[in-house]
Amino acid sequence: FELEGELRKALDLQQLRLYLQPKTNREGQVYGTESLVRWEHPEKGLIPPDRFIPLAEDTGMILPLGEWVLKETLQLMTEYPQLSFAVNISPRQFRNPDFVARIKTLIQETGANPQRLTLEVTEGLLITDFNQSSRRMLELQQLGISFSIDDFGTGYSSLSYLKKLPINELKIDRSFVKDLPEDSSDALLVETMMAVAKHLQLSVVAEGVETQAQRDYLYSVDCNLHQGYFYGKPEPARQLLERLKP
Ligand code: G
Ligand code: G
Ligand code: MN
Ligand code: NA
Repeated sequence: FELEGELRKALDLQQLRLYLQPKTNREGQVYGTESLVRWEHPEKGLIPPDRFIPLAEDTGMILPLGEWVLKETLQLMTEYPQLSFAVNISPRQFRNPDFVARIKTLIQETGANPQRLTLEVTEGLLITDFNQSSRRMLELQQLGISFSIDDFGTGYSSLSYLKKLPINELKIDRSFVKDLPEDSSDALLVETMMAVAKHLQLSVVAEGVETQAQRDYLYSVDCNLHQGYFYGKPEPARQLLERLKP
């Protein structure tokens, strides 16, 4: 696969771009962002992450790539102290024995406040290697870092792990939001996830909110934290942050 060799060089050639998507609260304020990486390829243009993250995961390139995303994000955190920042962590990155030490070093080097950092992980990661994952999450939580379950509802949801692991937030996958409010079975699923979250005292972010009708339905079931094109697409980090400056 030709992109593989090029991806190795992309980091050195400074072709990765940090994009951010806003997360909005019930007051309509942007309270945080999610970091989403893009690759600005000299010939192919802007390559979306689903075209190279799986490749990076397979080849181990996700380690330097993920480190780059974390470092860029932590540097921005010190400049925008009113916002929380979420970063996607892929399984191979999270399982790397150096992961906790690397995060500690990055926090020290940048001076970022870990209380405003959320790591987004997927359900699959938590199921395989439950013991190691939970130990690692506890260590990171002690630094002040929060955990969010990304794409919630699409994995092998065993509800018991939600209770056992130090998780702070669920992100309802956009597949459940897409056909709201008309699809009554999706509506029921969303209400069920809200009930689970309430019981376990987790906050909930709805992903992929694109319409006012979706927003209003989500408000009606007390799901008040939203991310999606209705509020804003991912855009170059500085561009979004400059607009949000108080
Ligand atoms: O950014 P998009 O909007 O196209 O993201 C597509 C997928 O790529 C999502 O599943 C997202 O979680 C993943 N992704 C985007 N940026 C990163 C990143 O920095 N690290 C990891 N591991 N995944 C990412
Ligand atoms: O898997 P993860 O949730 O980390 O990635 C978020 C993905 O969802 C990115 O590809 C991002 O561009 C995309 N996304 C964010 N908001 C919307 C939306 O409102 N509609 C659609 N279709 N995709 C979205
Ligand atoms: Mn995510
Ligand atoms: Na998601």
